Amino acid sequence: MKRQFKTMDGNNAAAYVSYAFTDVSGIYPITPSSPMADYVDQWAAAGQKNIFGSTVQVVEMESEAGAAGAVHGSLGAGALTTTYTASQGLLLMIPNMYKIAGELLPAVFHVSARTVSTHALNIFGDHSDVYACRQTGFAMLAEGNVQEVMDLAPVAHLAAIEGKVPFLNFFDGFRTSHEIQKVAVWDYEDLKEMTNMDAVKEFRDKSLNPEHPHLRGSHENGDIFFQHREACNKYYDAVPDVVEKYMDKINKKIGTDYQLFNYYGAPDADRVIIAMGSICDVAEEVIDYMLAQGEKVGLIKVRLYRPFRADKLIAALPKTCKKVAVLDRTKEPGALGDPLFLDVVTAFAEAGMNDVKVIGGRYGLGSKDTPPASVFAVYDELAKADPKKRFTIGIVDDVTNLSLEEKPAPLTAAKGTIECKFWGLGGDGTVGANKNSIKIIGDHTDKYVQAYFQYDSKKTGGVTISHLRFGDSPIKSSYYINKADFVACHNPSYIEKGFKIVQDVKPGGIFLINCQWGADEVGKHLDAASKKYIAENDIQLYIIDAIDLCAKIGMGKRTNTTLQSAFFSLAEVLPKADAIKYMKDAATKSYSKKGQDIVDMNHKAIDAGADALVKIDVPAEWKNPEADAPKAKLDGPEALVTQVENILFPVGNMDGDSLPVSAFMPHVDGEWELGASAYEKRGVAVNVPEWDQTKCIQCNQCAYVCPHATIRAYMLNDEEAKNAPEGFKMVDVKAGKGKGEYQFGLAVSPLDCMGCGVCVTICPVGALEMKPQESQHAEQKNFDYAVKNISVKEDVVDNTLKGSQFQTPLLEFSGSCAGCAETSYARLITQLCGDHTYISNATGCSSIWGGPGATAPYTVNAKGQGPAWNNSLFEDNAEHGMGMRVAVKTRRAQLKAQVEALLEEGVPAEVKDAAEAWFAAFDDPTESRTTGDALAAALEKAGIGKEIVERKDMLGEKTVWIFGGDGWAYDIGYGGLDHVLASGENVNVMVFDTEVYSNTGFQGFQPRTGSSVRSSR
Ligand SMILES: Cc1ncc(C[n+]2csc(CCOP(=O)(O)OP(=O)(O)O)c2C)c(N)n1
Ligand code: SF4
Ligand code: SF4
Repeated sequence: MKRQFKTMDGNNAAAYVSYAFTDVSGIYPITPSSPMADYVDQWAAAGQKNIFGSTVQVVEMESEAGAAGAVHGSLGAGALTTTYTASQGLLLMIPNMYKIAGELLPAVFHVSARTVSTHALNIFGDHSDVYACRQTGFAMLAEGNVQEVMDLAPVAHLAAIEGKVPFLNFFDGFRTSHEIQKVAVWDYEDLKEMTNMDAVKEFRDKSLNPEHPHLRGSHENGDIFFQHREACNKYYDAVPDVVEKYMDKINKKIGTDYQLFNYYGAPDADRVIIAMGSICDVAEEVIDYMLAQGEKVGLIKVRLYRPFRADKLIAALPKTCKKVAVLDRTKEPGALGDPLFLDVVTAFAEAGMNDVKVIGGRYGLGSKDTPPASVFAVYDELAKADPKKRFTIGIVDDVTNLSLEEKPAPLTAAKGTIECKFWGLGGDGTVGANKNSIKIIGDHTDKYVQAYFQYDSKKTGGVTISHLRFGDSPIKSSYYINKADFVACHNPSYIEKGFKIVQDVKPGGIFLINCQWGADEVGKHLDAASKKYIAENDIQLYIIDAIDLCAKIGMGKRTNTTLQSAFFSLAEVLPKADAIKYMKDAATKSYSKKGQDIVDMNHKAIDAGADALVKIDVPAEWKNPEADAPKAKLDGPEALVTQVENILFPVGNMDGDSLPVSAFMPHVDGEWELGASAYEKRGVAVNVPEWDQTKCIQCNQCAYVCPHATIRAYMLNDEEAKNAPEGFKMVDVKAGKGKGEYQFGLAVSPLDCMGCGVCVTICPVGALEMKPQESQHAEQKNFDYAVKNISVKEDVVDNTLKGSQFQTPLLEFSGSCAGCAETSYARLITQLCGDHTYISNATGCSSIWGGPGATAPYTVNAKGQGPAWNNSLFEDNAEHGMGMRVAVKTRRAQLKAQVEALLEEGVPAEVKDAAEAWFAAFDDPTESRTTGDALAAALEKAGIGKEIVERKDMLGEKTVWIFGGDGWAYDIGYGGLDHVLASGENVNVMVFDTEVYSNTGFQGFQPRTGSSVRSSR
C-alpha cells in the first residue's frame, strides 16, 4: 500500500510500529525512551487498534525491574508483549532478559540507547546500555535514522514471532529518538500481511494455561543445566535468516535494500568504516563528498548485531579493502577493544583475512556530536602507513593522546539544504515554535525536513539551541549545524555574555537578534570578535524587539510566536502570506480551547513578527573593532576558581565541546568543588524584588521561601553597618533577638534571582515589589558585600522560621525552575544542619538541580564546611544513604576505640579531660565537633595519638540526609527505603513529594501515593 508522509521523531516511529504488534505493554519511564510509552498509552486510551483488532493494554510498573517482570509474565501467558526503556532502566531488566530469552518468548524491547551513568549521570545517547545486554540472549537490531526506525522496527517484531528469540530493537537516544524528520509511514494492513499468523497462533497455543498446564522456570543442577542451555543454539543459528527473510519482504514492499550488513561507498574501496546507528548517515555524507574527489572509501552499516553473522559481514566488504576502522559508541575500560571492534577482528581472523588491518575507535559518548570532520579524520587516519590502533574522535585527548586530529571540514550536506539555528532560553517557547515551523514546512511543501534540539543542563531558564534543516534532497546530516544560512538569538543576554553565536552564520547569511536596543546601540553590545566576523563575512544583520511587542500585545514573556513569524519572513522558505496563514492555523488549533482572545493575541503576534524587523547597516569600522575590556579576576579558593574558569565558564557559554581531556584531570573521579553556582550570575530574571525597609516587619518569610537563596536576611554589627556600600538598605531591629544591638538588612541578588515572585507573594505587608532587573543593578554590590563581609550572628540564629534565615544557606542559585519548592526545603535543611551533613540524593529533579557537573549549588560556610553530596542511582538511594551512615558510624567507633586504647595506656590529664568531654558529647553533632577539636588539640600538644589527630575530621558526629522524590520513595526505591527505615539506622529522609515524576519526559506517570506505602507496610 502507498505510504503516507508524516513529520515525526524516532520515538514516535518506534511506538507507531510497536503498537501494531502488541497486546500488552509493561512500562516504566526513563529518558529518552519515555515518549514511546507515552504515545502507546495515549493511543491505547483513545482505543486505537493493533493489527489483531484489539487495543493495547498498558501497565505502568514501579520500576524497570518490575516492568520486565510483568513483560515476562504476560509473554508466558500468551500476550505479545513490548516495553520501552534505556540506560539504567535497561540494565535493571537484564536478569529478566535472560529468562525471557531462555524461555524463547517473542518479546520486543525498543531502546533509545542512552549512556549508563559512571563518573556522572548523562541522559543522552551512546550504546553503553545496549552493549551491556549482548550476553542476555536477545537478538539486537540497530537503526540509524527515523525512516529506518519506521522501516525496520517491524523486523524485530516479525522475526521475534517467527524465530522465537526476543529482540532488542535500538536506535540512538536523542539523535534519532528526538530528531524530527519527514518519513514514509507504514499502513497497518501491510504489517498485518507480513505477519506469520501461524507463528502467532503457535505462540498463543503454547502459552501457560491451566486448561493444559505445564511448568516453566524450574531449577537444575550441574548434571543437566549446561546441555539444556546448549539446546537453544539452533534457534539462534536460524535468526539471521529469519531477519533476512523479513528484510526482503520489506524491501519488496517499499523498494529498499535492507540487509544484515549494508555496504555504502566505492565498490573498489581501500578504506572502510564499520559502525552502527546514526553515525552511518554522517559517514554516507562524507563518503559522497570523498567519492566525488576520487577517493575510494566505504562504510558497512551493521543492522543485525546479535546474532552476529561473520560471513555476511565479510561478504559485504569490498575485496579491495585493506584497512578497516570499527567505530564503537561505548567505552569498556580495560578491554582489549570495544565490542564491535572485537567482533570484527574475530570475524576477520577466523576467515584468515590477515591482510586487512583493523583499527578501533570510540566516538559519541553521552551524545558527543559526531560531525563530518570526525569521519574525515578516520579516513585520513586509515590512509596513513601506520594508523593508530585505538583512537577517539570528536574530542581532544591531550592526556593519553588517543584522539585523532580533526580539521575544518568542507560542507557535505546535500546541495540546496537550508540550515537554520535558533538560540533560545529553556521555557521561552523557542523549541515549541521550531517544532511547529518544521511541521509547517514538512506538511506544506515537498521539502525534506529535519529538526534537532540541543539543551544545557538547567531545568528551565537554560540555553536551548534548535537546529533546523530543510531541502529538496534527503537529509543525512545527523549532527549539529555548525554553519547556518540563518541564525537567530532569541535572548539578548547571550550577546552580552559574548557567546560565540554569529560565528555560526555562513558568509552572506542572516543573523537576527531579539533585543530592546535601538539600531544605533547594537554595536555597543556585540563583542569585538562578533563585529569583525559580521563585517568580514557580509552577514546580514537584523534586530527585532519581540520583548516590547509581545508585552504590548498582552503575550508577556512569550515572544516565540513573533520570532517564528520573523523567521518565516526572512528565510523565505514559503511565500510570506502562506507562512502567515499556516502559523495562524496552527495557533488557532493550539489555543482555541483557551478562548478566542488568546487565539487573536497569537494572530496579532504573528502579524507583528512579520513586519517589525529592522535591518542594521554594518559600519565599515567593525572590521577593526575596539578591543573588549579585560575580564575581571575572580575571587575565591584556588581550586574553585580554576574549576570555574576552566570548565564552568566555557560550559556556560555552550563551548564545553572545546575542552580537552586534561581539563578534567583534577576531577577524574567525578568530584567537583562546592560553591561554583555563585559564579554563574545568569541574570535571567526580567523582574526582581525591590525591598521597602520602611514597610518590612522583619519576619524573614521571604528568605524562608526563596528557592534560590537570592533574598537573604542579615544582622549587621556597627562595623559592618559602617563599612556597607552606599545605598545598602538597613534599619534598626524592630523586635526580638538583636534589638538594640544590630541593624537588620535584606539583600537581593538581581543576577541570581529567577524572578519567580514567591517572596513577594509571601510577604505579609507588601514590603517587596517586582521591578525590572536593570533598575536593580546597584543591589548586586550590596548583596556581594553582605555575603562576603557580614558574619553570622550566632546569638540570633535558632531553629525558628525567622532565626533559621540568619544562618548561611549552603544551597544557593541552583538551576531549578523558578519558584521550585524542592529547593526551598533543601535550602532550609542546609541552614539547620548543612555544616555537618551528608546528602544521598536519588536521581530526580533534586539530583539534577543539586548536582550539575562543575556548577554545584551546594556550598560551604565561612569555615569551609558544607554538605557532602552524592547521587548513586534512582533505585538505590536509601541503601546508598544507609551505607554513608554505616561508614560514619564504623569510622567513629574505630576512632573511639583508638582514644579508649590511648587512655588505657595512660595520658596527660588534659588529654584525659578532653577525651571524657568528647565521649560525653559523642552523639551530638555540634558538641562532638567542639569537643573533638579540643581533643585533637590536646593530643597534638601532648605529641600523642597521631592517627587520631589525622582523622579529626571524623571526631564530630555527622548527620545523614536521604533526599529524593516520591517516585523514588514510593515506587522504585520503596523496598530499599522500607528496609532502611526498619533497620533503625540514624538517617533522615526528605521526600520531595510533587505527586509526579517531575524529572522525566513522561509527565503522565504518577508515583504511588504515600497512603499506599503506609497501607502496605
Ligand atoms: C532505573 C531508572 N529508571 C528510570 C530513571 C529515570 N528517572 C529519573 S528521575 C525519574 C523520576 C523522578 O521522580 P521523583 O522521584 O518523583 O522525583 P522528582 O523528579 O519528581 O523530584 C525517573 C523516572 C532512572 N534514572 N533510573
Ligand atoms: S523572586 Fe523568587 S528567586 Fe527572586 S528573590 Fe524572590 S523568591 Fe527568590
Ligand atoms: S516577607 Fe516582607 S516583611 Fe517579612 S522580612 Fe521579607 S520583606 Fe520583610
